[in-house]
Amino acid sequence: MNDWTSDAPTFAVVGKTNMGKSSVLSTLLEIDNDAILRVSDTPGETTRCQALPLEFDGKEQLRFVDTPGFQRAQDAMRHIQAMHGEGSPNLETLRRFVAEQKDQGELVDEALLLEPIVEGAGLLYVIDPSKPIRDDFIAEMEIMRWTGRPRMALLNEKGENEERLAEWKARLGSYFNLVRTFNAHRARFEERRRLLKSLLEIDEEHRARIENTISLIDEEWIQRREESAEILMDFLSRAMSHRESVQLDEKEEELEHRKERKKEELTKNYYASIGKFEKKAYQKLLKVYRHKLLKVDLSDEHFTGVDLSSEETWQKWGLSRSQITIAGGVAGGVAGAAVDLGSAGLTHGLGTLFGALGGAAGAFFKGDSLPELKVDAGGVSLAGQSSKALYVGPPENDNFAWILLDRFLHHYREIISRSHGRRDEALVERQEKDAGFVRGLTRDRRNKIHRWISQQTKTEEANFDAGVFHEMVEIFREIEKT
Ligand SMILES: Nc1nc2c(ncn2[C@@H]2O[C@H](COP(=O)(O)OP(=O)(O)OP(=O)(O)O)[C@@H](O)[C@H]2O)c(=O)[nH]1
Ligand SMILES: [Mg+2]
Repeated sequence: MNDWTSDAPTFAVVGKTNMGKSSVLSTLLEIDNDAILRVSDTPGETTRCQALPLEFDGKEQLRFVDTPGFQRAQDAMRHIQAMHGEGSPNLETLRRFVAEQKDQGELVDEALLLEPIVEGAGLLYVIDPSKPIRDDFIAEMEIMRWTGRPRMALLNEKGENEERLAEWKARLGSYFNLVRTFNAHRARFEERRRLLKSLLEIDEEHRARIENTISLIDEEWIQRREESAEILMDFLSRAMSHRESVQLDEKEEELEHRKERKKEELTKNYYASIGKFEKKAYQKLLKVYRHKLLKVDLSDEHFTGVDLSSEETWQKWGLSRSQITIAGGVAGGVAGAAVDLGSAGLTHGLGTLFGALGGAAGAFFKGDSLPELKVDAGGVSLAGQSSKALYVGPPENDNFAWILLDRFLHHYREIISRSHGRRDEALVERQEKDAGFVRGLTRDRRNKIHRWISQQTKTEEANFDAGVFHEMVEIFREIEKT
């Protein structure tokens, strides 16, 4: 029985120690967990082979094997040549080499890394092309050629060195069936997909299975986008319909400054609640994209004072003043339109016009003041005595929802761009200096979304809108290309 290969097409990831083999696999298979797949700056970190299945619905579609790095390639090369005698060593010689060395030989790393290959695995040879080509690399490539297995070289460039890159490509070309670039720290979905597609070129025998795997990851990606759109809409809807309220006692009702104090308290609570909703939404998004290490930098309090009190936030994020005025006008017009059924074309009826004016005025941004919330005082009867409750939320400024949307899109991009192979500082930070995305949306899209947002402020039940959902999915798809 084989230890490393299975019914699934298997590919061993090999190369000199510290070239980024484990990182490449972490990124390809979206494993950001050192307990499962250890990535480290210390060479020789991986000391044994590890099978890593690519599974869908519990079925192993493809299998990758992480291997220890080459430590003494030149010694291994000479040893294998001596074992073989005349001519070029073949798979049979390598099999004998593995059997001889894997338990207590001096070339144990070389034996262990070759084991899955002699058992039938194809191989992905990882190289950092910013390193100079030395004899030990040539020995590694030579041994890889002796295996006769389907093999591809992957350039995982850690530094920058254009000159060497060309030299490496030329050299690798004579040992490998295919040479491709795959950067463990930068590769996103498209690059991961391209790598799987390249397997088709080296492994004709498993074409059907590899193609099937690609269509499964495609479907899965579409599903993730849709889940993200649901998370986003749920968040916006929740945020816009949210109100904080408190029962006013008689004094608070009568004394204006006490009422004002209550309002301030509620305002603080309101933003804290929005912060919690937002945090929850990002946590869900991280889960959808399988990030465990990555965290979103969002303290529950960050809404009070920090972000929203800065005029810069209101100016750079969300829609521009004129866009919000137009969108607000369109959304305002929806309410009025009911009175105005039948009139169409350029000449608006009276109902629509009033609606539009009200909406536009409400959407206008007022200077640099702290975000004011809408306030509502409602009558309630409590234990026979009638008293009033104070309700606050959402902000007067209609750009609020757009700022939330923009920030979500920004984080979406950060999250999908973060490769799982990275183990460094894992924080998606707020980038206030960056501009958002929503200003670039078509007017039609902005209006459609704004209309839905305005509806959310008026209802407590989240209401799903298939048209807006499709727009959101499409926006994600476009952002992924940026
Ligand atoms: N900047 C940069 N660093 C990388 C990249 N790929 C890997 N590294 C770093 O290189 C170091 C080694 O990465 P590993 O993936 O552990 O390398 P390995 O080939 O598995 O090493 P061994 O298991 O020890 O043979 C780690 O510190 C990685 O973070 C990359 O694309 N860019
Ligand atoms: Mg490793």
